[in-house]
Amino acid sequence: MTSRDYAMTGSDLSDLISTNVASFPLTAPKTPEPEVPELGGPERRRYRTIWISDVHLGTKGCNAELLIDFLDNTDSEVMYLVGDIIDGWRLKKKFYWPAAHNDIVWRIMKRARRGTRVVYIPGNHDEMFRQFTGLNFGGIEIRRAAFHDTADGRRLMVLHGDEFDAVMLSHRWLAFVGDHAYHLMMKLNLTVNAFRRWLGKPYWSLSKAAKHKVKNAVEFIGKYEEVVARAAGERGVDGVVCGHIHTAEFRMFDHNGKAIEYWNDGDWVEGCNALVEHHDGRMEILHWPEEMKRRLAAEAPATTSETGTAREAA
Ligand SMILES: [Mn+2]
Repeated sequence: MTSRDYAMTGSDLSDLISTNVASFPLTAPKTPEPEVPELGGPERRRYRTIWISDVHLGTKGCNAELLIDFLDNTDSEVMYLVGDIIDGWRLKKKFYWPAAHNDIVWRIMKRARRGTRVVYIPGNHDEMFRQFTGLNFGGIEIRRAAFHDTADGRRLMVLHGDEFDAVMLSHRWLAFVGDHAYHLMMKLNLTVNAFRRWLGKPYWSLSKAAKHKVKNAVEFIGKYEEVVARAAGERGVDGVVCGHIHTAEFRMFDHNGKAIEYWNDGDWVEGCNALVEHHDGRMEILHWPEEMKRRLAAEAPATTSETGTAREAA
């Protein structure tokens, strides 16, 4: 009967929700305002488009402080969340959800309310949201992939990038080793940076430095970029934007005589990168620790001169 079918569907659904969705306070944060007050106003850097991915909310590795700074200092007409925004895998194993992670969700929802078109393309760590493809939550569109047309008329395919893991089968041992070594590295990265902070030194990415020294990882990344660019070429688009491998990069590939752009927007665990499109269609990878350092340095002389003036006046 229909009622029985309904009951079965209902229980399946509640199972699904209790295991996947209800385990983190996404839709109903306890406080209507973020713990860290939102900064920024007319001085926000405005872009046509922003892409971020691999935030890994729900893990200690997520650089929430830097991401909050990024969100408070930028704005765009469109924002793509290119997957692994929330780390559902880790959350299932161990619940970790500090106030700063709520603050990030709050800021993204606020952005959507302010009029930014927010497109969320779940990745492999937040694949539980893929079942909501086509739906809209508080102005956030959930998509499996997207096509983005730049201001100067290039068409880019936007996807997380784990779709190519199967193709990368011969390199899978590296991805597996990577997952364990990666979490170890993430922990080490925290320790190293806590120490660096104590010494008054700026944020430094340990695994970013290590990754570029490991030959196999470099080969893996190179191969991955090639595979993704080829898929874009076969689709007939001008380029691709993805995340997944936590390595921000721009490369040009040739596909049957046609140039294909490969863009990776990096991550917010190590590199803290975002990909942006300016209003003329020009694209740029931002390394936020450097951008932040530059901004703070630009603010510093003003403070010094004010102090100087105050001292002179006194
Ligand atoms: Mn991923």
